[in-house]
Amino acid sequence: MKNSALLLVDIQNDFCTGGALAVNESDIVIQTANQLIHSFKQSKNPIIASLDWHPADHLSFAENSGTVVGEVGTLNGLPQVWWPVHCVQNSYGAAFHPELNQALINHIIYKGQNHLIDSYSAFFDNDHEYQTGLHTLLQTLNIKHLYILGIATDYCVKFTVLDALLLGYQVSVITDGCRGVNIQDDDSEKALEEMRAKGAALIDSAHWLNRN
Ligand code: VGL
Ligand code: ZN
Repeated sequence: MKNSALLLVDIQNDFCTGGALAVNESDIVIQTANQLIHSFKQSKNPIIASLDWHPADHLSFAENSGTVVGEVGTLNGLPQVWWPVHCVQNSYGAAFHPELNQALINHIIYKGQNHLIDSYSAFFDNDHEYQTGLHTLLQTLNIKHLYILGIATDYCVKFTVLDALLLGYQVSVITDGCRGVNIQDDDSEKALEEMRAKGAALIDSAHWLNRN
């Protein structure tokens, strides 16, 4: 457990039941996150959380781009799924879910703040130009191994995991603590398989909690 951190991806009201871009079974994500938070706190390992944090004029929002929610277009030269308005800075939808044990979170990373480009990864914008500060933080904390869970498996979790692997971190994805948007039914399954193929360990929270 030395040099390990817990990274909670986007456990925000808009991605949870009742929110603008809700995944199924977000309650299970929150429960699992709270169990891991407790364990990481006991072992004195850092707990980090990302927040999708968009300005109201963000161009990934279909209504700002004159496009249709769920369809795919191009933004800043990159393929872009058009989203409903979600996680607008300082709104209720952008806040941590009230049932998440947020008092124990040590560091918060904000992403998606440039209205011209989306940012699924908690490390970089989608064009890999701008860094959020997560990599620098992890270097400062001397973190080598990331335990990642959250929302959405097929977007922000996936791209965060892939960037972490590219940056040389050991990555374990706590799969029962992740849920996806699943525009196609098997998007989350495919995303997990891609993470595994590129070097992430896929683990189960119960299995991990029993060993630590
Ligand atoms: C996310 C779609 C749009 C995510 C963020 O957190 O996975 N998905 N913005
Ligand atoms: Zn977003």
